[in-house]
Amino acid sequence: MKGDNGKIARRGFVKGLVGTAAATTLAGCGKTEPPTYGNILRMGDLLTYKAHRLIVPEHALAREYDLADISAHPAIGTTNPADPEKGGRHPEYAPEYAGYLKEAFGNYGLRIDGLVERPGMYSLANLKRMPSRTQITRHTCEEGWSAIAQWTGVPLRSVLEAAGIKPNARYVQFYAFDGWADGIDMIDALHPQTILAYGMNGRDLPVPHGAPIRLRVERQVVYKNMKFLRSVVVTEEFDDHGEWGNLQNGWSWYVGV
Ligand SMILES: Nc1nc2c(c(=O)[nH]1)N[C@H]1C(S)=C(S)[C@@H](COP(=O)(O)O)O[C@H]1N2
Ligand SMILES: [Mo]
Repeated sequence: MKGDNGKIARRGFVKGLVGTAAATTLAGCGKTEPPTYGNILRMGDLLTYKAHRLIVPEHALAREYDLADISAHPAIGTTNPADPEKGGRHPEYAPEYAGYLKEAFGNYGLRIDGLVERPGMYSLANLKRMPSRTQITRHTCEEGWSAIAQWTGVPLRSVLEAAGIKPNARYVQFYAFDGWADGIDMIDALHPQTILAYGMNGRDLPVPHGAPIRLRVERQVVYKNMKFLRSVVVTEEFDDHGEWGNLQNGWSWYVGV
């Protein structure tokens, strides 16, 4: 897998540079902003985050395209979490995913947890009954390719509001069936184009593209668009997700596009 090889290569590179600075600064870190780990490469994360937040108004919309602009769209990274050959980094979730796959996701529910009044499983049928948003957007991969597709889903904001966002909420973390874990801040979480997508180009989201639900967060680089969502957790603290996160692979937490 192209994406995975790239990650491993960058991981070695970054690990070499971080050294002991990371160990000493981690303990004292306030955890309410993306940390730098005392690492010059990681400082870019905080700078990019702050700069992008300054120049891009909170509710500015990413560009949307026309049906005629829709292009071919390769499936990258994990293409089936139930199949170890197709990228599952979290084999203990493979049987669970296989169980949903067998029922064409009729038995699937998205777990919503953390700082919400009503945690629990939100069934796909219920999520589909909520008001939806459809957007045609460009998917920009860190590997240098891009593609345009139409995405349909429920705004994350509506789902979080239905679950009842507690006042101290600052981040939303996402966990996937293949082991991916990542997070976004509340500004991106409440943005109108941030959707839990269950449709692509007018059909159900295909398995290789992240069925039954993937995140679309349109103002960041595409690896934030997590496929195969298993759960969503609202937190007050920043979380780099350790070995399951992308940060330790040398990927920045915040990359505005
Ligand atoms: N769970 C999960 N989400 C993921 C990935 C992955 O491997 N697993 N790959 C990321 C990367 S690097 C890209 S470019 C896009 C690929 O989405 P696509 O397969 O629909 O093109 O998903 C992102 N989200
Ligand atoms: Mo990517």
